[in-house]
Amino acid sequence: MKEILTTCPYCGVGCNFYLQVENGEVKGLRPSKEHPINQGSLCPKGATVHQVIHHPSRLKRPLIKEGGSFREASWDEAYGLITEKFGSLLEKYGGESLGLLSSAMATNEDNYLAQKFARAVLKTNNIDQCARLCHASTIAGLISSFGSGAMTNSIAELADSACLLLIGSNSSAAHPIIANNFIKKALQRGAALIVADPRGIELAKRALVHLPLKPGTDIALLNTMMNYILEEGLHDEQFIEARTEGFEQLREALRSYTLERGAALTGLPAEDIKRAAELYAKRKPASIVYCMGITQHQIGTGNVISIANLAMLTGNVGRESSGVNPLRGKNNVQGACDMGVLPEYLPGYRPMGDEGARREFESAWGVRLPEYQRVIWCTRMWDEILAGRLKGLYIIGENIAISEANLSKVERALRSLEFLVVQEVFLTETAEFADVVLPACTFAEKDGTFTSTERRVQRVRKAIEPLGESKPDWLILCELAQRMGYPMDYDGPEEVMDEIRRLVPSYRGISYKRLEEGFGLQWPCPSEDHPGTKFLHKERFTRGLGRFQPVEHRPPAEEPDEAYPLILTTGRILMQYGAGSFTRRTPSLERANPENFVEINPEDARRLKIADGDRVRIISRRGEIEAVAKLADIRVGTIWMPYLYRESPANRLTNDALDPICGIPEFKACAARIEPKK
Ligand SMILES: Nc1nc2c(c(=O)[nH]1)N[C@H]1C(S)=C(S)[C@@H](COP(=O)(O)OP(=O)(O)OC[C@H]3O[C@@H](n4cnc5c(=O)[nH]c(N)nc54)[C@H](O)[C@@H]3O)O[C@H]1N2
Ligand SMILES: Nc1nc2c(c(=O)[nH]1)N[C@H]1C(S)=C(S)[C@@H](COP(=O)(O)OP(=O)(O)OC[C@H]3O[C@@H](n4cnc5c(=O)[nH]c(N)nc54)[C@H](O)[C@@H]3O)O[C@H]1N2
Ligand code: SF4
Ligand SMILES: [Mo]
Repeated sequence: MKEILTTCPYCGVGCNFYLQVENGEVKGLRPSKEHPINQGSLCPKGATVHQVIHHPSRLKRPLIKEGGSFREASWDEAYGLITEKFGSLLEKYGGESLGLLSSAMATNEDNYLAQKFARAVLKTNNIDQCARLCHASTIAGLISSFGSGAMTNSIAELADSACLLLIGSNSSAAHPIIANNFIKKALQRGAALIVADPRGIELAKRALVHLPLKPGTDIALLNTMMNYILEEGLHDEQFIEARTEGFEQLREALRSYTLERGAALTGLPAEDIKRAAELYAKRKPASIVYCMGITQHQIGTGNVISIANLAMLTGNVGRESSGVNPLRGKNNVQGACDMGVLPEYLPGYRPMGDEGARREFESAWGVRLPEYQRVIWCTRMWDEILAGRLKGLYIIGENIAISEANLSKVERALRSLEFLVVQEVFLTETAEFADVVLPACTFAEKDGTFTSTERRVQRVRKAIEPLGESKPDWLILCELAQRMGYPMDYDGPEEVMDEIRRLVPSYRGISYKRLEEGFGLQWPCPSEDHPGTKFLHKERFTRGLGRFQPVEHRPPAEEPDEAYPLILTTGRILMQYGAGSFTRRTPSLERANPENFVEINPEDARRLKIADGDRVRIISRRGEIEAVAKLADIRVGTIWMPYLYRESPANRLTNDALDPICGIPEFKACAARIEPKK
């Protein structure tokens, strides 16, 4: 039996394990004991991921749709058809008529080539990925406050924080190894935990203060905490003076956020807001950990900026065990952003509109880059398709027919595309809409790197040969590019990484050779002798001075009314992942949570004559689904459900109102009602 060390393909924690291979098959896995983050442990998803690699429903040959159903085809025929269709759309309507979505589950090397393929071959800047649904507001917000959109500190530093503010992050379900190995260790060492979440999540039960706020009122909460901190003189004057700008405007804007007003807006007791503010300002160093409860709102960017304001006000950034820590969702969503799979940025966050950056990439790639005019986020693509402007789409490893907001619109758009290519491991709900399906292989069948939430670039190592005729994404992209007349040819992922290193300064020192030496390197790592960076903004912020920016509370796009009196908010559960393509095929995980449910407060349930376990209908202005009612510790007037179940997809209900700054949809608040099923 061979053991191959690699990185977990699920969440951004970046745990490492050994895949155990016998006769070309993955038979099991074993967690790495030496890895600094997982230290011998894995969550139930990572521990079972080997079970899905050889699943009988893996895509093994290209598929072409004919007369409404798929038939198998050769790679040559599939490439030929794609070349012809994309080629003719390009010729007739130009690159603006095409788009590409890439996969945050794929490697950095795959993602780098995906955006290069889009920009150089399809001649389009319509390129995006699931970060748009996830941390787009973090990138926009933290770049404007600090100059960098990444997690400021490292996972292990959380264990030494004196205070943890966990806001809109259900870490024990979504980042379990961070919760178990580091947040719980901080609690054992006496840290104060504050949890701001409308639900009584597991960690709320261990918090000194739980703030079950009304969804969408985080700015009101944070502004009120800051105003109280200022009134009590608990702010860090020295830090503000030396390291920041814009303080006076912030102070002015905060004045109206009295404890009484904050309590009224958030629905929280004033006393609890005060206690949270005092703990956060006094117990140093204090870390903020946040996630989708903050980002997935029409005011997501404003939420993120408020968090940055609070951290700077108290001097809790640029030092060990403090900071602003957005936990990245997928295994490689940090990397997909670093690689420039965003319409706003080239690799390394070089602005697409910056002439110098454009020239550099044009000369490296030997092409003219598409003009930078209109930014079409993936969340806008559906309207663009329905308006007839976007005609061809290439989707690599995203299951948008489950994961985008307001699914009925997305489905209409997918049906009206002239040509859709989906490159996938399984025939997903999205792949069903495709004209051509290309079989990609999993992480176990390829080499590359993933970048975890703490900016740790780690190796993914090939353990077995690709199953059937499936191929790694990077190779498919290279072969297709060649076929379409652009020279994109590499010996393998290491050569792709060498090109990345030449073009992205923060990756410059990260060679495959060095990655053999330990468990990855944390960017920025500007040279071969640089040890990597544990925390950011130490002596100066990436942008120079930290920038305070006042933000005002604004209610969600949809507020409860008579017809839809409840607020629906959505999210994830420990045992399932993404839109479920891997975890629903893993028997032990599927057994744990086989069907969809909706959490409801017992008081609301009594009023609506709903009992625990009843089947109910959940209805919004956009659609209706069924699920099982589960009486739970959740704010009165709020209901919550997971979004991954294809037979009961919460995104039939969600609102596709977007944050105008970054294009993230309001997954975390829409108006709904719930009725017993007759
Ligand atoms: N098991 C599992 N783990 C995962 C994933 C998965 O699918 N399954 N997906 C990965 C991905 S892609 C991501 S992005 C991360 C996401 O990880 P998280 O963001 O931690 O997960 P969510 O469940 O989306 O939302 C977190 C919490 O936000 C709360 N919330 C809802 N509305 C509000 C609000 O208005 N304000 C505040 N303060 N809180 C609110 C919810 O009650 C929920 O407990 O998880 C990653 N890890
Ligand atoms: N209502 C609601 N909706 C949400 C959210 C929410 O909180 N509420 N959260 C949003 C967030 S944060 C996210 S990140 C999205 C996630 O939404 P998606 O990105 O659509 O979800 P996944 O199921 O993770 O999709 C990844 C796909 O990649 C495939 N895959 C895996 N490895 C590879 C590979 O190496 N190559 C290729 N080509 N394919 C591969 C898998 O089979 C899978 O189908 O959902 C969003 N939708
Ligand atoms: S915590 Fe995340 S990275 Fe670690 S085993 Fe679980 S899913 Fe994988
Ligand atoms: Mo995500």
